[in-house]
Amino acid sequence: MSRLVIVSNRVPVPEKGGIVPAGGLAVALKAALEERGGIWMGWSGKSSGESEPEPLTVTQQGKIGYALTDLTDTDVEEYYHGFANRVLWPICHYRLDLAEYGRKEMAGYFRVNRFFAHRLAPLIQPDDVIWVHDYHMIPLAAELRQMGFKNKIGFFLHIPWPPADVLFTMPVHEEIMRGLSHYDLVGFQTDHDLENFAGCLRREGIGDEVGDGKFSSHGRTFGGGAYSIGIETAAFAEFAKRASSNIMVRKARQSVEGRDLIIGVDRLDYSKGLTQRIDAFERFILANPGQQGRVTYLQITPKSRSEVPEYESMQRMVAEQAGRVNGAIGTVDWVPIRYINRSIGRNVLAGLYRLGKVGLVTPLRDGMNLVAKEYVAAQDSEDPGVLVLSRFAGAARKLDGALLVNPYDVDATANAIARALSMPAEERRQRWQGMMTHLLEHDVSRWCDDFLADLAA
Ligand code: GDG
Repeated sequence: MSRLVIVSNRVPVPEKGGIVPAGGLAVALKAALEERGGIWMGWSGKSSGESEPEPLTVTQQGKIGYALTDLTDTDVEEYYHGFANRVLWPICHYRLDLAEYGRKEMAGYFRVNRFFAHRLAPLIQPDDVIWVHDYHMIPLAAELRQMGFKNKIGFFLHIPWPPADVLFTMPVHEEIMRGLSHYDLVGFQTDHDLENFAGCLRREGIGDEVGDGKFSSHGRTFGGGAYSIGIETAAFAEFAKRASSNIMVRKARQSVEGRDLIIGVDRLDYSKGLTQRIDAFERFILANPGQQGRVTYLQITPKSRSEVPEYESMQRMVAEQAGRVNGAIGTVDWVPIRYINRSIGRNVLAGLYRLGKVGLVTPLRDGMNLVAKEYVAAQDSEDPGVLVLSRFAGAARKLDGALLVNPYDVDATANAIARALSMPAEERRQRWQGMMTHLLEHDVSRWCDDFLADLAA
């Protein structure tokens, strides 16, 4: 079996004692690396100021080498905040209004990818299989090919791929499309993303599907497929069960005694539909006065990307909105929305999912959305809660036991909350069972194995 080289913007380096930072993706990729041996390379998250970053540091832990590099301040600003998060992220989430294209940032993005390729090159052996992750790294394969590398190189995009009319608003879309053609396999979260990609090739007249899961463009033939990412379903279910006895979870349970808990968990991001969701909750209470004082909506929203102006203003907006709704519909003995604006421990999170009668997952656009899957896995099989899920999350393609909503339709989401809270136990069990069976079969290890098997084929 070939050695595996994984490249991603950030690298979840295990802390002392070998504990991997939380998250199924990190666990699954680490397992794949442990099996085959290999390297995980990426940005350290640190800046070297304006001086050239020190040579790559490789920390060996068992069969895995973690190879990290710093970037300069300018690199971080142009590549990361500038192009990745202010152009590619909004465009891929259909937010043309938020994309701020600049030539300097675009040049920084390609420059840093070249830099990553040069730092990685000395570590690559001829038989290594290379797996590149996400939108930060699209041009990496082209850089490696230019340096003469013939290895199998795969790419997986964790976020959506937009339709041609959206993508083509980005001035360098041709370069980005060309970048993808240098991989041997390009993986998307869903068949929709894959169709959009094929549509982009055709509309630009630069390529097409050539059958058998293959595409041809820019003089190359390469594989393309949908590989929906999963979670460590069985382990997470067990984890959530045990988490019920966690002290914080017990306190939370006591504090909502006699009330139903609705739970939302999202990074603070405009793609997650938070303001529409809070509106929907308010609308639900106004339309169902009998529910006043009988439900608590807990929204856990760790800050993210605060350096990007849209995120900073969003942070203010969501906090103000939660405060306004509490002021408008709360009573002396009832705070309708509990809003937590920082990260909480994964075990507490798992226990809270299990407490939630309703999991509210209503992104405006999402590659997959692992919160939806974690919520389902965390439920008690005898008395499961109901998932209210946006049809615009990749997860909605397969989780058909959820109540699917259009998050732009605030009334419809409000109605779905009402329906979820009054759903009979038998229907809840039936819906949950179907989703859980799917999640057990399609867990994150299977996602990883499927992708790597197709890349090797
Ligand atoms: C991208 C794509 C795709 C959240 N708050 C806390 C916390 N979390 C954890 C969740 C979950 C993860 O963060 C979020 O994953 P999502 O999939 O929901 O969203 P993104 O971060 O946007 O991820 C997405 C994913 O990549 C994988 O391919 O599904 O579509 O956008 O695991 O549990 N964890 C802890 N405390 C928190 O407060 N411990």
